[in-house]
Amino acid sequence: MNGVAIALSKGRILDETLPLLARAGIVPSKSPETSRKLVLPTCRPGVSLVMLRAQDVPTYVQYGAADLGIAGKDVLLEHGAEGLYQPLDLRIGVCRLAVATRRGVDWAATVQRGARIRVASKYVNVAREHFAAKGVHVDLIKLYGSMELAPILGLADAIVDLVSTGNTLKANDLVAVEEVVPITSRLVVNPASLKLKRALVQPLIEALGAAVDERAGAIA
Ligand code: PRT
Ligand code: MG
Repeated sequence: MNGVAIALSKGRILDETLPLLARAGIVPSKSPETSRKLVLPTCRPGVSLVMLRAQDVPTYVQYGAADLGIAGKDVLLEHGAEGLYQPLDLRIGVCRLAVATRRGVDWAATVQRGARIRVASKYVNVAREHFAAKGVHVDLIKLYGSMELAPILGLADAIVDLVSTGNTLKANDLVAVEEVVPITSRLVVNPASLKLKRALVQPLIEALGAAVDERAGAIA
């Protein structure tokens, strides 16, 4: 593409991303929430938005199919995000990755017993690293959604999942027993795009940085 493309995902981060983009002077011609178009021009000449699955954002930016992207740190950690420049913490999509078990389970004792523990997660790479760093042996089970069900149905002893209010865990009689890592959404940039399209990309990074600060000021 001649201009620059910013990769976004349609899920929950979008609600916070669109106002941030608007503050940075980037307004799509049609609403990405309702439009079926996957490439949306914006009011900013040469800048378009592309709508992807959250997990695909780092891949598109890595290959330069999109020049910039917005993704949760959870997605970036799980993906690896190799070679991606990450200039900005956008301070949206705030949550944390945590280990959770059924309420009443003595997690510390389970870990100490040294028996193989089964952990279900969409974030198997992050979970593997987390437990390896603690020297805890776990068998990982990859899931694609509704992780909360795994301990309830006995598929796993614990899950690694995102928690924000904690309401979902509570509703399913689960409790967070370990924090893995705090999460926010990040701006990712293809390094070649930054070099070759600097005139378009650099002002975008600066405008977004200013928008993040402005938003923080407005909230404080
Ligand atoms: O729908 P799809 O499979 O494509 O992916 P997705 O739904 O994971 O992605 P999307 O686009 O909806 O956005 C998810 C991104 O939002 C994550 O990658 C995080 O960076 C960010 N985010 C922030 C969250 C949450 N907070 C969050 N609470 N993503 C998911 N949740 C879920 C969590 O998995 C759990 O089921 O909300 C539930 C817990 O919420 P509380 O408030 O009850 O604790
Ligand atoms: Mg979703």
